[in-house]
Amino acid sequence: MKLTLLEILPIANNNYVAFTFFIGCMAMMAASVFFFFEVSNTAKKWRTSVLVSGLITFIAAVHYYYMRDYNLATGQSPTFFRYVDWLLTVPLMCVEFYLITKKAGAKIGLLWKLIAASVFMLVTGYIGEAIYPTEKQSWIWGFVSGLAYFYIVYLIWFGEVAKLAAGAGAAVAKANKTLAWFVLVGWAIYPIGYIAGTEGGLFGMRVLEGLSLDIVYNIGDAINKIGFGLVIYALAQTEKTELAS
Ligand SMILES: *C/C=C(C)/C=C/C=C(C)/C=C/C1=C(C)CCCC1(C)C
Repeated sequence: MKLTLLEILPIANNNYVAFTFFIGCMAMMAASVFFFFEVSNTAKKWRTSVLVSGLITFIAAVHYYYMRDYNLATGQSPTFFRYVDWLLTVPLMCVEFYLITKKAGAKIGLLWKLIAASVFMLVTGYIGEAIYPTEKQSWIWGFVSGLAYFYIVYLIWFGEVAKLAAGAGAAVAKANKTLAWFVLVGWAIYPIGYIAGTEGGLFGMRVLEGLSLDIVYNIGDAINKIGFGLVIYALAQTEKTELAS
C-alpha cells in the first residue's frame, strides 16, 4: 500500500505510529546523553555498566531515527531495522547481567549462554514475523523463540545469574531482582504483541491490525531500554553513596 505525502505528513494529528517512533527517538537520545555524561560521575567499578546503558539507548536512538523515516516514507513497519536494533541491544543487556555479577565470580561462559539464547530468540522471532508470517508458521516460530526467552528468564530468576547476584552484596542482589522483573514483565510485552499482531500468533486470531504492533514494540522499548538503564544507574549511585559515607 502506497500512502500519499498528505496522508503521512501530519504526524501529530492522527499518525500515532509515526508519533511513537518520533518520541521514542527523542527519549532514547536524551537517555543516551544522560548516561554518557553520568559515566564520569560514577564510581570506577560501575563505569562500564553505565556506559553500556548509554550504548543500548544510543543504538536504539539511531535505529529509531531510521525507523521513523522508513515508516513515514513507506507507511510500513520497519521490521528489519527493528530486529537489527534488538540483535544489538538485547545481547548488550545480557552483558549488563554479566557485568553486575562478574565480581561475584560470573564466568564468560555465562555471558555466552545469555547471548546465544537471546540471539536464538530474536532470529526465530524474526523468521516468524517477517519471513513466514503465515497462520501455519508464525505460532511455531514464536513458540520456539519463547523457549529461549524462558531460558533467559530462568537463568536470571533462579539459575546462575540469580545465584551469583545473591552473593554479590545487597545492592547487586536488589538491582538483579528489579532487572529480573523487567525481563519477566517488561520483555513479555514483545511476545504478547507478537501473539496479538501476527497471523497465526494466537492460533489464527489476530487482535492487533496494521501498524499497531509497532506502537506496542515502541512502548516496550522505552520501558525496557531506558528503565533497565536507570536500574543500572541507580545501582552505580548506591555504591557511590556507600563509599562516601
Ligand atoms: C530493547 C529490546 C528488547 C528488550 C527486546 C526484547 C525482545 C523480546 C523479548 C522478544 C521476544 C519474542 C518472543 C519471546 C516470541 C515471539 C517473538 C519475539 C521476538 C517478539
